[in-house]
Amino acid sequence: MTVYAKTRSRKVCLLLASVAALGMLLVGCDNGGNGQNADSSNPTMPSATASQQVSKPETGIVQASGPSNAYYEIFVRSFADSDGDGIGDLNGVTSKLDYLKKLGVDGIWLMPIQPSPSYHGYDVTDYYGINADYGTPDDFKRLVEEAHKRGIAILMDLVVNHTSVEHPWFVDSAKGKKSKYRDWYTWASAREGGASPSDGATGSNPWHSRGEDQYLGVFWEGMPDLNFDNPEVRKELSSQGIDRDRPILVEARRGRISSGRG
Ligand SMILES: [Ca+2]
Repeated sequence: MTVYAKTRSRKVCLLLASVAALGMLLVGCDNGGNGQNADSSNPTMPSATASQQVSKPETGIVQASGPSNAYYEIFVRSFADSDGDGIGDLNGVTSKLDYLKKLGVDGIWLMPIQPSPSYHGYDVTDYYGINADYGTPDDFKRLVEEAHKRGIAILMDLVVNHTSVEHPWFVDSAKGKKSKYRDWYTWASAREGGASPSDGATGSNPWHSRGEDQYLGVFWEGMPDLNFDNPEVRKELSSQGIDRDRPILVEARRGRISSGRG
């Protein structure tokens, strides 16, 4: 029973965290959109017409600038290959910005671009890095700069619900109960009957064995869920983008919250 209760608590926390993260991204959408802004307090930006205005939810996080902004989701690996190695990359995306502008795109949504052992990248091993298949941090910075020159916003698919099983946090966590990162994930002793049979994302067992213990990975054994009941986890993930020692996400966040078209 304890395990089930904790799982439900985690789901609520993860849902709230997801809503908060989406809200943060959408703030960036607003500023990077088509230049129309519902905030009449900014004299440099045109006010939206009555039909364009979108009421703010009580949280005040989401501020849509209009009903027709178009965002183009890009799986970088398959979109455009700039160097002929057969793998799409960030420079390839940059080379297509004029094409995207002609399509009338207001923003592009990049599927995960951080280092990951999988082809899809939804199991991240370093939130502050760039997948070497896709290019370098400088390539990413150039993409953001060139997109902004064209009035195109950049969104990053930042996967914070879980990490890769190869992420250093999880590798350390799995060493035992004395690990600094032990409580960054959810562990259940097999003796406590931690395995609940069908609570996974696909109706499968979300608990996976590691030694004598089990860890929670709702999607897959390769994606151990982060424990958002732990304040340290929330602090680490919510502080991304403002850590001056980690320029990648600083640039990404600047891209989302800068004044839209530049
Ligand atoms: Ca390539």
